[in-house]
Amino acid sequence: MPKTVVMPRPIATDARADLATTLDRVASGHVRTISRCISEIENATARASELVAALDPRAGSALVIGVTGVPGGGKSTLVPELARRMARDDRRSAILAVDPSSPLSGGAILGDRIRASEPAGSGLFFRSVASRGSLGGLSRTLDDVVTLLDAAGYGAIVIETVGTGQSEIAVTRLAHTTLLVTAPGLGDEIQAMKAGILETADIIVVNKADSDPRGAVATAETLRNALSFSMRAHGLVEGANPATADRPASWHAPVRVVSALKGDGLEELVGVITAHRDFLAATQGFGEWRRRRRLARFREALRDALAARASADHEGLLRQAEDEVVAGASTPVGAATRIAETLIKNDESAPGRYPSAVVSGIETTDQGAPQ
Ligand SMILES: Nc1nc2c(ncn2[C@@H]2O[C@H](COP(=O)(O)OP(=O)(O)O)[C@@H](O)[C@H]2O)c(=O)[nH]1
Ligand SMILES: [Mg+2]
Repeated sequence: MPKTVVMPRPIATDARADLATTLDRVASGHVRTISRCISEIENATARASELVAALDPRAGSALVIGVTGVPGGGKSTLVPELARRMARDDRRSAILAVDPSSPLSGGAILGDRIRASEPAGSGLFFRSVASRGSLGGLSRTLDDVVTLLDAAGYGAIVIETVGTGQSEIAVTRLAHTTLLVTAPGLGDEIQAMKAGILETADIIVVNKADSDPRGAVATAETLRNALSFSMRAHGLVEGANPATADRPASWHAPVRVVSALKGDGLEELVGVITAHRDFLAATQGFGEWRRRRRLARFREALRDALAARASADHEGLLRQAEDEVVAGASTPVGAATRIAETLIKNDESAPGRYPSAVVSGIETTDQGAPQ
């Protein structure tokens, strides 16, 4: 019998067929495929970028809700309750928790809570997303995961932060509607006011009304007063204010008292989220959000691409610039700018070569810069 030589199939065709299958599965809401794609996005594989690029045109109809607030307020308890109420027959809800297993998050792990409480087949998708260090890493990952889930047909995507600055910023940027969750006795409302966090929230939730009803009402009153000073002076109300002859339409964060545990006030809270969505729709807020998000993603991707190119092709130049920056011979920003310029010039003229004149240019131009 002749020996059969097994020729490897052309990788490109294979990969494309595989990509097409994956895309179909994602579009049809195949949960395991979606989960696997999220892992690829987290690990920033080359295929992940292709996937997200291919899914991008199919995304754009999900409502993204960010849930922020200090640990202990009840975010993890509230999020599945909200997600469940936001789901419609044909539009399931997805929950993303930012790195809930990290020591930063503390407290209970959201995933365990849902797995324990969610009946099989309820259609709620849950996934935690690892932040892997930098803020850039987290916002990139979240952005792509939201595109994936959106394209997969989830109508509402609820993201819980871990209550740290980094994840709050990343999530607030991504979310159409940001909820700030607090509870009586946490004492964080004053801090939230000082840090300007209140202003970034579209809806304020005072949770745990069941265990301390009077405290919850008092906390809500404190927050309302802090928020509504100028609002009342101008005769505006909580929620949506239509445009008038001398004022554009505006939204003022409503404060709602709820019990995530008992379910009190949650239908009303969903009503406020829906009202905010309608406000965004009526004021071109979705278009503006989409524009900002796409531009931010583009700028990040550009930075990534340049940085990847620099470290892959221009290692020596980078090292030298780093040494100069550390030694104080170049300013960090000055050296980075010149490296970028060098890369571009170099690509245009003689790819792969780095004229030493350019490098010594970095050395000399920044002499005397503040150290
Ligand atoms: N009494 C009461 N306890 C709550 C409520 N919501 C959450 N909790 C409890 O508060 C603690 C922190 O809740 P968790 O959802 O983990 O808060 P997170 O850190 O913001 O995610 C847990 O022990 C919850 O059971 C509520 O509405 N009422
Ligand atoms: Mg939590």
